[in-house]
Amino acid sequence: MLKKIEELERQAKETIKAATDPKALDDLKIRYLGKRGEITAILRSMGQQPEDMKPLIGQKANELKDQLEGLIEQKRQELEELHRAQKWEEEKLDVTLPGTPFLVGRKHPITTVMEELKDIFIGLGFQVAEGPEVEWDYYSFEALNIPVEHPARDMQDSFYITSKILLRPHTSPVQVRVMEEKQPELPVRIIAPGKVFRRDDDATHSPMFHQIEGLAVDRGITFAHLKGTLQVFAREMFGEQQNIRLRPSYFPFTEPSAEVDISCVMCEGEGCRTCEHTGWLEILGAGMVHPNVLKISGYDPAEVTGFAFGMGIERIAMLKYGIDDIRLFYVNDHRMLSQF
Ligand code: 2NL
Repeated sequence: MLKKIEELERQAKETIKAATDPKALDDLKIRYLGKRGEITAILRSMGQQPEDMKPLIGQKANELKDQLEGLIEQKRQELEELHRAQKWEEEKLDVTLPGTPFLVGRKHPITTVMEELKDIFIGLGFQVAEGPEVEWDYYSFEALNIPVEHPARDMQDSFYITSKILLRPHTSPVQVRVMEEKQPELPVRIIAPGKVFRRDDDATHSPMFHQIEGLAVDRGITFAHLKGTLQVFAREMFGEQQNIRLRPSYFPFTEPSAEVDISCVMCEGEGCRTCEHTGWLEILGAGMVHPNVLKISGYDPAEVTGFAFGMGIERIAMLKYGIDDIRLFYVNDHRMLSQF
């Protein structure tokens, strides 16, 4: 029996030493020290041992039991330590390595121009108004005196959600909503900046672009107020030397209406490709608010008048920065955007 204990000891120590994971140690513990374990079996068999050998066998078996328990626990700690060290090695972070530089964002040129425009008109006493980008046809067309057969109302020209709801094709609906809400209060002096949507797509037209419109309604507003406002705007935006030129035009929502030009920013009026050799650049449309538009929003056109204007932000930004393709604003190319 003592031989058997010695043999067990040799074998057990060897397998404990060879164990590579905690599960193997659990199995070993069961195999030698568990209820049906080999050492447990020896301790249970003491009754059958020769009387004179009992003390020695008992002592040896108990010693071995304590020894193996200790060795298994020791091995378990060693394995845990090894595991921790391996994990540490895998996840090791070298804080002295150079970092990955990240690009700092900047304002989009459209945002910059939009903010400049807002600042100019806020300085002239206008307040900023906002409204939905998905709009009723009523606010987009009817309230603006745009007749049913007008091409802008066509599915071909606007993005319709339903037969009565569409993506706003201009920011005028915002101004109609403000008039409707404020009437009969005076004065109305607002600008409406924001995104607008039209079914157009080429080098100078994008299906989504930005507009800013202005509206002033009060007793005694004249065309002179419109011209003076636009003159100040042109000088603040494009320089003190700027003059504006008004040409007769037509919009359903203004009467009379005008196209407004500034002298060409590229050639200063000399004539070049940008201004098609005219020396002038068209930058906005404007006019006196049509009496029907005032009436439908609750103002009495016999008592009050108003002026309105509208311009495309992309066009202003293209002229200001010398960009010849509107699509460059939307490709999100850092090489292009970081120049402004
Ligand atoms: C253009 C021309 C224009 C307006 C917009 C307007 C708004 C109301 C009443 C009357 Cl609520 N008019 N807006 C007037 C004239 C021209 O825009 O070429 N925009 C890009």
